[in-house]
Amino acid sequence: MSNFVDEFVAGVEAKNPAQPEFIQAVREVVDSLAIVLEKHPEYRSAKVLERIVEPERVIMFRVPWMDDNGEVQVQRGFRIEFNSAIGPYKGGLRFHPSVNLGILKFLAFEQVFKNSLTTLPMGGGKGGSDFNPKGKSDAEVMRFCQSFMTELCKHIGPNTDVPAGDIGVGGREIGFLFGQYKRIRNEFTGVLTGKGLNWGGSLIRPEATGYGAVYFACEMLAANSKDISGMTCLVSGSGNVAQYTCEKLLELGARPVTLSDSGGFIHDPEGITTEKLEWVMDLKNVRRGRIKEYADTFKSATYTSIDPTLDHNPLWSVPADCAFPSATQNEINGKDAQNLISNGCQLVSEGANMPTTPDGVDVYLKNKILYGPGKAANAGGVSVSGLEMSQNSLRLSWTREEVDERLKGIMKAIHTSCYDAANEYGTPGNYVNGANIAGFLKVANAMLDQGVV
Ligand code: NDP
Ligand code: 2IT
Repeated sequence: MSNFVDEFVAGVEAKNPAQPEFIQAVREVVDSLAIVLEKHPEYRSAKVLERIVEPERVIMFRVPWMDDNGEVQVQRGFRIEFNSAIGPYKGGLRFHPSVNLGILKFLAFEQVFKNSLTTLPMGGGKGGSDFNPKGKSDAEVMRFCQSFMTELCKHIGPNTDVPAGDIGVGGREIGFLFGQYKRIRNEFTGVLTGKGLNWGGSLIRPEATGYGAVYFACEMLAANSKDISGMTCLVSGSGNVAQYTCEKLLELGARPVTLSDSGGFIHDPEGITTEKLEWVMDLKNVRRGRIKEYADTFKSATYTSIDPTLDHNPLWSVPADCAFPSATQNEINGKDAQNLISNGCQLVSEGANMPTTPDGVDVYLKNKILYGPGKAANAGGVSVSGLEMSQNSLRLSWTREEVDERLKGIMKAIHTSCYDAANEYGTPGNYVNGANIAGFLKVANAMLDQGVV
């Protein structure tokens, strides 16, 4: 079977050259599925795997806009509509200079399995642009978003494809994008999620990914008769996911001690308290400053800048019980994973998408720590997006408590299906296999039902 995996992945690689992140994501899933395909030849004869790695549609477009100096800028825009077997395409938009076709294909591919796990009827998609919102004025961001949506609006709709936020796309960007969609299409619909509360948004959507990653960690601990309260936690990133991960950790009596951005990380051994977190939210969401300022303001903290010559990131050597990587892909390599474990870490719950390299994942699995992969642990965000779509269709809004209860229930259900699938296929405790297998089966069965499409 490992021969089959190698040959299959080599074929995907030949067809998709220079897309290392996409190949990485495909290899991990196919590795987990080898045992399923052996048991179920019907998936092989219907070429489900060959079809599931091929996006249904890739849209790539020019996004011209004018900066504040009157100069014309040109960005590239994308939307990857990967799989719609179980519902309309659903997934975020990323605005970051590193964005390219391969990165968005890895994210859209992961989204297919993640959305399947949520229990809600959502297919998988992802999009974005190499636009860098850092240092841009609100007016520049608005002009870019309007130009981006002028093309994107031809391809999306509340029953077709429903984008949301991701890195570099938060409430401000969703507002500009929604305004332009409404203006061009002349319809007020739930075409985007993460909307403002008084124009169709859902309570708890901003909090959902971070809260969900902590709920998933609590489920893994509970399955081992443990509790998160009192645990010291490492968090990376300092954006949407990192902030609400910290908020939920504090609420549950745990102690977050780190945050980072692309410049470096802060370590506050006294703990990032509620007051300090409020300061971070103002720094990042209002003033749009750098995390370094934390250590200038709070004397209990130290700041370490990123050293590109190092083969590891010292953030992951800080002694702690749990880690919540919440910045970006491949931020933890094999050495970092070893450092985490050598310094006492017993749980990793991934808020980010694919933050651990394959070497790092091997280290977690060999050491049998509790490891919740991103497509399970960070599914809370898209789950509440799904709940936002439901509320939009019903034309009503649920309370904060109601949405939070549903989110908790969904994270519990995701944990159970991953746990059970890992057991059923002979790898108990392996949430990587559990998530890939449980996510795959629902989509694969829908594809079988729907014929060769
Ligand atoms: P934000 O843009 O709000 O924050 C991103 C954070 O990560 C910032 O602190 C940013 O630092 C840091 N970061 C981004 N790129 C890099 C990089 N290349 N190297 C180091 N640091 C980096 O994004 P989110 O919090 O929304 O997203 C974080 C992660 O969570 C992503 O992997 C995303 O795909 C994933 N995710 C997000 C969901 C959501 O609902 N928003 C749902 C599920 C997963 P800087 O400001 O310096 O760039
Ligand atoms: O990676 C993700 O799941 C997201 N960025 C959220 C997607 C969504 O549609 O809410």
